[in-house]
Amino acid sequence: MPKLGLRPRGSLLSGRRHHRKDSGLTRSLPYQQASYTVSAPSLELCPRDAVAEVAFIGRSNAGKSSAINTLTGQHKLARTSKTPGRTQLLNYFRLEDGIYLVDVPGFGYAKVSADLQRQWQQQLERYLQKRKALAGLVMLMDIRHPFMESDQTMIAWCSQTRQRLHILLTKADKLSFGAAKTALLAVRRGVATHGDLISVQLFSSLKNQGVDELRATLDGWLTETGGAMEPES
Ligand SMILES: Nc1nc2c(ncn2[C@@H]2O[C@H](COP(=O)(O)OP(=O)(O)OP(=O)(O)O)[C@@H](O)[C@H]2O)c(=O)[nH]1
Ligand SMILES: [Mg+2]
Repeated sequence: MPKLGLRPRGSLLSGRRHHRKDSGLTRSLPYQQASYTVSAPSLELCPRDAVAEVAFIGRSNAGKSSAINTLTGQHKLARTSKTPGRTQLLNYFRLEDGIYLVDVPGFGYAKVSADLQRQWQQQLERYLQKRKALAGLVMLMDIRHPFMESDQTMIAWCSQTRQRLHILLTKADKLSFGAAKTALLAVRRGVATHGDLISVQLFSSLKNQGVDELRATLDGWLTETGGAMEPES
């Protein structure tokens, strides 16, 4: 599987994400009203009015599109697929003015040609490194296969650039309650050295598990500034 070549950049370390102040005041966003806005092939074509957005990332087939559908209660909003990794676009869903969820197609899927994969990774890296509106990342890992190489690359990059990361252990319905809990604790231990920067929860789109917890995290990230931020451009 190809590696994401993410490298921390000096400019990121002094970027806006470090100056965000958590006022402690958050509000609930209208997830059910999410609507598809645009599919951007590159950073330049992402919405310019974005004030805050959260990107859903993770390996192909981890359940990103399903999670967005579950979160919004709209089962056909983001496409889900049994033949993963085909669409290489940043898919934007608007929650309200300037606030978006972004479905980022999975990295590291072998059926896309090596050239296409390289091109897409470059676009993805540029987006992650330069997108000012990015308020945090939600990374999905299949609970049965956590910490694959590309997941570890993302965790290291988030740690180095101080980008917030919320991990969903997806397909929790595939394990018994006890086994899922054990897996959750193990993954939490695995990221404990990153402190508050990385959080972890169980999630199942099939069983609607973990939706309230996810909404609470996103409400915090996407509304904490009280509208004080400037749009992307
Ligand atoms: N059992 C179970 N299956 C799930 C769950 N979430 C997603 N799936 C299934 O996993 C497959 C992939 O889901 P997607 O949501 O399309 O995955 P994705 O991460 O968006 O994949 P890409 O778009 O290729 O990156 C589909 O067949 C889903 O039905 C879940 O919570 N439980
Ligand atoms: Mg998808």
